[in-house]
Amino acid sequence: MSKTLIIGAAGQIGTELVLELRNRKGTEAVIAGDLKESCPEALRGGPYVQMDALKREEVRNYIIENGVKEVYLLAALLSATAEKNPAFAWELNMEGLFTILDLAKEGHVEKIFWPSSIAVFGPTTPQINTPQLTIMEPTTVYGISKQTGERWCEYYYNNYGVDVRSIRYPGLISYTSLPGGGTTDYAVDIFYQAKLGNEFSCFLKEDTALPMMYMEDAIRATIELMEAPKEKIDIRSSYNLSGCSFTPKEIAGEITKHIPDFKISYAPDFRQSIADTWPGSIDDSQARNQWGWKERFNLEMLVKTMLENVNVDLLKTISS
Ligand code: NAD
Ligand code: AKB
Repeated sequence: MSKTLIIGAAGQIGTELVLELRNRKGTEAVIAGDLKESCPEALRGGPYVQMDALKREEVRNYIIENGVKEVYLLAALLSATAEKNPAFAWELNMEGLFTILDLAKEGHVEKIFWPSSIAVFGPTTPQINTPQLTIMEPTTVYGISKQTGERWCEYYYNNYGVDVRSIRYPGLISYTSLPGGGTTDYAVDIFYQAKLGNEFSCFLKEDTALPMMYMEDAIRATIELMEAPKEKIDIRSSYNLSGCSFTPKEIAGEITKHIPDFKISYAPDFRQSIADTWPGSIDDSQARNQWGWKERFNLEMLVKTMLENVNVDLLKTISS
């Protein structure tokens, strides 16, 4: 049986991606791998391996010995956490990618998914409807690592025929697991505080528009891209992808329609200067035209779904 491995499976995206891939490919065919010693509750129904993406030989041996043919490499430090430890962020975000690209170059792995981010853009990028091909001068170590990763993915495709596919994810909104240290995390935290009946202190200014997407759309896009026939994939760096864009004030306004007493205040911190360099909205016409991408969730649906499903007990599990 050909196996799929998700590295960084216990995170915000990985948890939901593993569950959806297991639905489609069968539980035993999809292995969740993460640095975390114990498997998250949600993934206990199938194979789990503790794995450090930085241990090149161990990762190589595992993949070769277990017949893994498809790899989703999600392990990374996100934008805010990366700024606190730039040298380690660079190491983690780059080294694991080379390990997997080389395995594909040698013929052990047949297909790779590696996520990029809207963080590849910078202050000199046009901020409204940011095109696929444009000025890219990222100013964060996270953005620099994602831009460099994109260049290497394209290089391995052009020079060695490696089938690597990628999406520049916007900020992702979900309730199954908590986000891992990004600049867009406020748009998840806000739902927990709203449900707890607390005032939410937002670390971005009220009018900071950022591209966002509900997780179900992001998982569907990822699988649709991975399943698209090769000839439909013209872009081997990473695809722009758009869901919905909103500001903290707009998401708070939408929450107030469900929880009229909800209050938000603003206390911008270092993450404001990261957000200020990112686009407000994204032009994703290549993804739409080439492999048929279309989002399903707008802000109204995203807020309704999050408020119905966010479980505040998850906060206790994480802090205990
Ligand atoms: P996350 O922080 O929630 O999860 C990352 C997972 O990787 C964690 O479970 C962590 O334990 C694991 N990990 C860390 N170091 C590891 C190592 N050395 N070996 C193995 N596992 C390790 O991140 P996420 O939000 O799920 O993001 C996954 C990927 O998607 C990242 O590359 C991120 O840059 C990208 N991305 C995420 C978003 C978003 O909004 N979530 C947006 C754009 C791009
Ligand atoms: C972050 O804020 O770092 C991530 C991202 C958009 O890459 N959510």
